[in-house]
Amino acid sequence: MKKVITYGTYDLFHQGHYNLLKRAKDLGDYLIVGVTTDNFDLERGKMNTCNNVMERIEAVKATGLADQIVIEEYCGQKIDDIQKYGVDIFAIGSDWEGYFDYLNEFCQVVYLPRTQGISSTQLRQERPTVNIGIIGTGSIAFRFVPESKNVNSAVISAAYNPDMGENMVFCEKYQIPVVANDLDELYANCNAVYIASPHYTHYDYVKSALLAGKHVLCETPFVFSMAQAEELYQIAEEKKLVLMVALKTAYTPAFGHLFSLLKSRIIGDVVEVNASVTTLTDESSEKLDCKHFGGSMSENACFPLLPIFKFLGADYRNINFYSKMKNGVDIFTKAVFRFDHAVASFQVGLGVKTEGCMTVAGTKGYVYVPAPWWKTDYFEVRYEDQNLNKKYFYPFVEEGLRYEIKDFVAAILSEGYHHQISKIENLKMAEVQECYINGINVYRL
Ligand code: C2G
Repeated sequence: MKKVITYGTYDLFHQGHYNLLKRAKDLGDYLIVGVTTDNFDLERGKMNTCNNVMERIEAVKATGLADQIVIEEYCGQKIDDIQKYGVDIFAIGSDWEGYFDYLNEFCQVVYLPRTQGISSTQLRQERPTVNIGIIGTGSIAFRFVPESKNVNSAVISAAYNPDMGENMVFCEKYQIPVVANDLDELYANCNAVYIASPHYTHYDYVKSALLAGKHVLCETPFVFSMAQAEELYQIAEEKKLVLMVALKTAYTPAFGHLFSLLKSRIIGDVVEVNASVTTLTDESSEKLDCKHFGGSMSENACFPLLPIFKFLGADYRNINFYSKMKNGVDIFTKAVFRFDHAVASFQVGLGVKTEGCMTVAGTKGYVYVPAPWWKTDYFEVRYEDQNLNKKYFYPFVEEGLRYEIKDFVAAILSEGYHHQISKIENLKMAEVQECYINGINVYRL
């Protein structure tokens, strides 16, 4: 029996895929088809698959051409599979001509003619897109636009900044078609808004955009009061709009996998979470200006609050803050939370430096995420018996904003999309900021 193997993503399954599988099948008696996992596609830079791995496996199965289907989940698996299954022929489309010649050492390599005029990328581009208008053209916006180019269905259609000169420079640099003179003009040229203005303007812009019927992705920190957060969510719910907070950590592959592993009790009961985010900042920076709501808490607390609330729930009993102040703002704050059956703490600092790692302590072991944990592609699960330790890598490509943009667009285009940061988590983050601003349990060092 002559065994043939081929691999693919098979996203938005189309005639080109079918033809390839048919041609591969005709090369032998038994066809094995390897379907890539979502994570493997992420690792090799395929960001935008529309179908998940199960849907793509079903599409291949429905052709009736595959005698066996395997999932492809790591680089180098092709060699393992060829040897494991005793494959005679590796077949793939001619767009890969030469790329897999190294497999000739293990079996015959055949490049089959690619079907012209159709591709998953082309089909993805024919799908609906989301026109995003940007409010605020500061540094994060300069990172957001290039990242959005990696998300098929996201188009940056307009930008607004009260400083028209800055806005023109920004739109010129990124060839953004509409340089909005005011918010009405911005809203007329988009159906979703990314708010990247200074955090003390977020509430007003989010409310304005929602009332204008626009989906909203708001930079962190979202808002500084529970009441404001509740009001904004209520407007979004009434108008059936997506309201998301752009806390990029929540959307990254490593953080998502870490959350799933902890929920599967890989370290038993989680008893303590500790995370630090310190970035020494020039004293003249607006981030340390009390007139602009500056300070370590307002700038960085949203990051450690995410894992604390994600891993322990948002229903903490109490919180105490210990702050070192300078020029009216906290240059360092340590916060300690009491939960029913756990504790948590974080350290944030713009004027004090410490190790930027995260640890999650459990009854069976612990997780260590090295600095900068908030944009990590790597973490370790460690046990008493170090032979059981495990290391996990998940890609974090470039600025990592593409993951949140992809989620934002998916939430807009698909019904009932699961939000990575829940409403209660966002409400509680606003509550913590409000407690701090109101000096509740705040002790100055
Ligand atoms: N294909 C084709 N004609 C098209 C489109 C795709 O013959 N118009 C072939 C590709 O050459 C490939 C298979 O269909 O052999 C699956 O294509 P994709 O789903 O795009 O998978 P790809 O990214 O090519 O991954 O490990 C995975 C392999 O590297 C293939």
